[in-house]
Amino acid sequence: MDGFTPWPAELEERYKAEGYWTDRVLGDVLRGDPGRTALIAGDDRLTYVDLDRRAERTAAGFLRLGVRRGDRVVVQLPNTAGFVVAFLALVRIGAAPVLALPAHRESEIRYLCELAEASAYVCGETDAGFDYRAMARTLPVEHVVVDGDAQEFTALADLDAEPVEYPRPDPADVGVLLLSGGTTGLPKLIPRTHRDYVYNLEASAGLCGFTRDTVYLVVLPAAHNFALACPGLLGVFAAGGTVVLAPSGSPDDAFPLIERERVTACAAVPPIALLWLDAATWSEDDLSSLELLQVGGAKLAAERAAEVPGVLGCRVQQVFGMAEGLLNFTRLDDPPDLVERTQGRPLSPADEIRIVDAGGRTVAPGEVGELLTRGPYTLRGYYRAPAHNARAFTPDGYYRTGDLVRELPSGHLVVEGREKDQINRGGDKVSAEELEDHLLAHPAIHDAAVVGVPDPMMGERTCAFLILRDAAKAAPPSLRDIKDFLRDRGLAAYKWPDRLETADAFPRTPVGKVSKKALAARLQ
Ligand code: OOB
Repeated sequence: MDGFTPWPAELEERYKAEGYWTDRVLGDVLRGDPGRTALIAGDDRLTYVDLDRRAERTAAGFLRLGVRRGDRVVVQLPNTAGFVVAFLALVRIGAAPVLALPAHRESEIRYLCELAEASAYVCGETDAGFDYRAMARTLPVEHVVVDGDAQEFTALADLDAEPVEYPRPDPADVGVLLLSGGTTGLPKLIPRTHRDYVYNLEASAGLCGFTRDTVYLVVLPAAHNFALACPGLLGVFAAGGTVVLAPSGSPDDAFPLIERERVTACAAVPPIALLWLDAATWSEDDLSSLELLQVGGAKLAAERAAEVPGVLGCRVQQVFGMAEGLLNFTRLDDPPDLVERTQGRPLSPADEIRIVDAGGRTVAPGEVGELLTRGPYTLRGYYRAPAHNARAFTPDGYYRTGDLVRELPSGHLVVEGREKDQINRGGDKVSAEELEDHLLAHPAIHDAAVVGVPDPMMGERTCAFLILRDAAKAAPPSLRDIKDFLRDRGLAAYKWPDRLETADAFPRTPVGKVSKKALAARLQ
């Protein structure tokens, strides 16, 4: 695939020789016993045979529709059986799903369709009053597939055809394109090959001890790397267990499912874990089947991590991961101190990490620095982004994570902060520059700078500092006005500011850049 940066040949040889990369492809992940339950979603209960058959028939349906091997297909579906079926069908025929989140809107989706030159867009009907089909009418794609009432488009259920023969994808091909949290004006796409992503999900499933007896609840968007493949629903399928899809992480949705399906494992972001810790003290639902709560996406406070076993009756595992690749996990047999106070250590013996100062020199052991990484499942370049790649990677192929960490003698990492211009809103990533660019289009705004404000529940919320145009100073726009403006521009709601502040000028760093540190300090 053009726009994809391969690993150097000598590393490819090494990763193959050492068994990290195999010939397995993403379409092969359904490895449960035929009659066992693979997927529970709403009223759908599918055995491994049922799910395999639906994926195979839908694969034939996509081919008949005209989707081809090597195509990119933007997929934007909630946690439904349709997501799983569409994903498996596409990866089997070698068309790469571009995994958008249900919260994304026209600004993100149009851009993704254009960047990926997608041949098709797969969506649901509506979400809280928003009609995906209305948006789909304006998108530059050949085919639109809707899971539900398709109106003039093709219904996912009608992509149902007699199974056909098709060539197996090459394990070295790009299997899926994930969205990056982003630090630039426009979102970036992360190409994940079949073999690197299969390694990612299988090694994670091994580390987490997943087996055919695992019952895994998906509460994060299934399209997010954490819930998809770390080990996620794909790792559960590879282990032969059962995946249960929840519409959200709220205790009202999740707890009854945990009781009814005897859920054993779940991946959550810190705000969900905090809600659960609170709700478990009064809920009457039986959570006793839970064995493992993975928490990641943003930093979980040590004190809260320590409460999990007593309150929820299960182990906690911290996961510091990224869609770009590198995953760090605390281990199931780590002592409580490491589980509570660290964000884990790298998944793979072949993960290479460096912790460097601003000049790119390795810091002394235990010192804080920026985390750089490369390895068998970490990207070598964003998709079709050569200028950005020149900055985001070192000349020897390390990805600059933008995360500030320190390493303990055990190899565990503690996340100490961030260098990238991004707000981590309870695991949802907001690129400051992307939001600033939208704000600058507002007629009342002369300049904008976006920073994170500490928040007890979300970790951080988003504050936009605005310098207003003189003409607007008499009647400044309200937060509501700004949100309406951003909604009209088609920006996903989780990227809207939570708070506005006006300023006459922005503090500058010695080199003349806006000092976000000084701006954030104004809020204290
Ligand atoms: C996960 O992936 P992304 O791509 O949404 O975000 C990655 C970034 C990291 O670079 C880091 O800044 C932050 O999210 N992060 C954490 C963290 N886990 C992720 N910061 C502090 N503590 C943690 N435990 O967020 C993701 C992907 C796979 C598994 C888990 C999380």
